Amino acid sequence: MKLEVGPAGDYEAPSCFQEDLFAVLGDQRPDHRWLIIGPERSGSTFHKDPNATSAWNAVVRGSKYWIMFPPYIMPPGVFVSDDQSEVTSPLSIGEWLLSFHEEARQTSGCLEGVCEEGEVLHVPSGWWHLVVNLDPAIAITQNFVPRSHVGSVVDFLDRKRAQISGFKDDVTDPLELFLGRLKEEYPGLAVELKRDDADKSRKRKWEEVVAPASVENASSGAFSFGFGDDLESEPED
Ligand SMILES: O=C(O)CCC(=O)C(=O)O
Ligand SMILES: [Fe+2]
Repeated sequence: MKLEVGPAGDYEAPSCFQEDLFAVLGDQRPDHRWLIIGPERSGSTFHKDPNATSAWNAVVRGSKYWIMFPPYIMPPGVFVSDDQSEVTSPLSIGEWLLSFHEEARQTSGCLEGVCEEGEVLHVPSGWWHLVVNLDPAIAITQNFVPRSHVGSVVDFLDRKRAQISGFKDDVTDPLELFLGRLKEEYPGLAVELKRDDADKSRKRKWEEVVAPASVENASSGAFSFGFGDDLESEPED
């Protein structure tokens, strides 16, 4: 896919990434777009993007190597604290590649590839990624919230408050703000989210009372419920 750059050098998000429910926050939305410029061999160590957002990344100059893992497959050589608030990748990008690249490529779920000038990559909500500039590179990246992942974002704002990032200081309760705005602009969706939430808490109570073993199933992702992206969202605490 190509990034459309206009005559004045401005750009539009590729059409398939234009649905962005954080747009309801207007100028209260968290930071969401960056120009990334780096020399050959620079890049980003393994991370997930903030607030369970998805991202697109368009290479304007140069090329980038990407290696990615789905939300519940830990890349080898990367460790997180129990609440996922601290990501420890004890090695530089180069050392990680020398020590773990081959193992990572054999790990199920691993995806890798190179984006050349003019190409755009999608990083779905919750996916781990490491990126290396193969040449001096310039890229534009933007975080967004498609409808298919709004459940994960609401869940993150609700249950990972200490890890929320990018909002201005005057936004004291991002969850309440987001749900309030969704209710105004997407009333049907807000009702769906609410119903989904009620389902989850009913299920939690049911598990606590009658089926301790199934809690383990839920944590391992053996079955799922809810909003459509649950397989990729956080297990119940
Ligand atoms: O180095 C890059 O282009 C990747 C950047 C990235 O993953 C991010 O900004 O979250
Ligand atoms: Fe990222």
